[in-house]
Amino acid sequence: LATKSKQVLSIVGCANGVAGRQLGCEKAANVLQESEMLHRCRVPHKWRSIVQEAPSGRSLGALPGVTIVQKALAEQTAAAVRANEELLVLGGDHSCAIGTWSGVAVAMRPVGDVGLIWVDAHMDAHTPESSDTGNIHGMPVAHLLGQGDKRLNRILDRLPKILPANLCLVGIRSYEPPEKELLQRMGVKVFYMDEVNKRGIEDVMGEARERVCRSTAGFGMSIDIDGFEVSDAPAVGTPEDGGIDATAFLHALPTLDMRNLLATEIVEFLPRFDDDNRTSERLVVNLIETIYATKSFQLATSRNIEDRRRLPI
Ligand code: NNH
Ligand code: MN
Ligand code: MN
Ligand code: MN
Repeated sequence: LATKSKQVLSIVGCANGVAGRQLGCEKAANVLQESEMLHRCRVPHKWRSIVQEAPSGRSLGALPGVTIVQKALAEQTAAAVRANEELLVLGGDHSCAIGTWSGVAVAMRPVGDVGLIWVDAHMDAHTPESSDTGNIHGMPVAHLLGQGDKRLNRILDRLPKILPANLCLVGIRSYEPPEKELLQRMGVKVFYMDEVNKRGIEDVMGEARERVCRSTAGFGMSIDIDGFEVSDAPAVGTPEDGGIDATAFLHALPTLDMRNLLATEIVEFLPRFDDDNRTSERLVVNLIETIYATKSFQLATSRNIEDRRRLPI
C-alpha cells in the first residue's frame, strides 16, 4: 500500500491572490517554501512547482486571469495524481480550489468520483451572478459543482468535478442567502459552526469523512484557515469570530481514516497579517505534519483494506 512514490509529500504552491478580498495570499507559497518551521517538519517533502499568478484585474475582472492560473494548477495536480504522488497544494486565495480539485477529479475519473471535505468559515458557493463582491475566492464550491461561469467550471473537462452527495462543508458561519439556497437545492451537507460547537469537531469530521467516502474512490480536504478561531489563524483577509478550535481539530485528525486521502489543500494564509509568533504559519505546518504523519502511520500499520474501522456517525 505504501508505495515508494507515496513516501515523499509532493507540494504544489499556487501564488494567487487577486481573487481574495485583500491582496497578500499570493505571497504565502513562497513564504512557506522558505519557512524554517516547514523545513523542520517530520514529513519528508519536496516542492513540485509553484504556479504563478497571471496579471489580471480585481473582483470579476480577475476571471480571465484566474482561469489561466487555475488551468495550470489543474494540470499540475492531475499530473501528480497520475504519478501516484502524495499531494499537498498550498495557496493562495481559495480560488485555487477550482484548479486543485479539477485536476484531482479528472485524473481520478477512470477510477471513480472524488469526495471533498471543505473546512471554512464561508460557503464559497457564489456564482458571478449571485456574488455582491465579485471576489472569486467566494465561488469555488459552486464552480466545482458545475455551476457559474463556463470558463471556470469546465477546466480540463466539462463534467462537474464534485457531485453534491460527495461534498461536506464544515465550520460555516458566514454566508449570503443565494449560497445557502444553491447548496440546499443541490443537496450538499453543511455542518454549521453551531453543530460543531454542540457535537465537537471530532464527531463532525468523522461523519463528514464517512459521507464523502460512501461512493467515491477517495477523498480530499480543502482547508481555508479562516475556518479556525481567529486567535489560532489571525493571518487571513476575512476573519470571522467563533471558529473551529485549531487544537481540537489537530487532535481530531488522527481519529479519521486517512488511508484513502487523495490530496489536501491549505489556503488563504495571508503572511503580512501574521503575528510575531507566526501563529498562522505554525498552524499550517502543524496541519501538514499531523495529516501526513497520520496517513503514513495508518498505511504502514494496516494489513489490508478490509480491516478499515467503521467510524461512528
Ligand atoms: N461570501 C463572501 C464573498 O463572496 C466572503 C468570502 N470570503 C472568503 N471565503 N474568504 O472563504 O465575498
Ligand atoms: Mn473562508
Ligand atoms: Mn474559502
Ligand atoms: Mn477565505
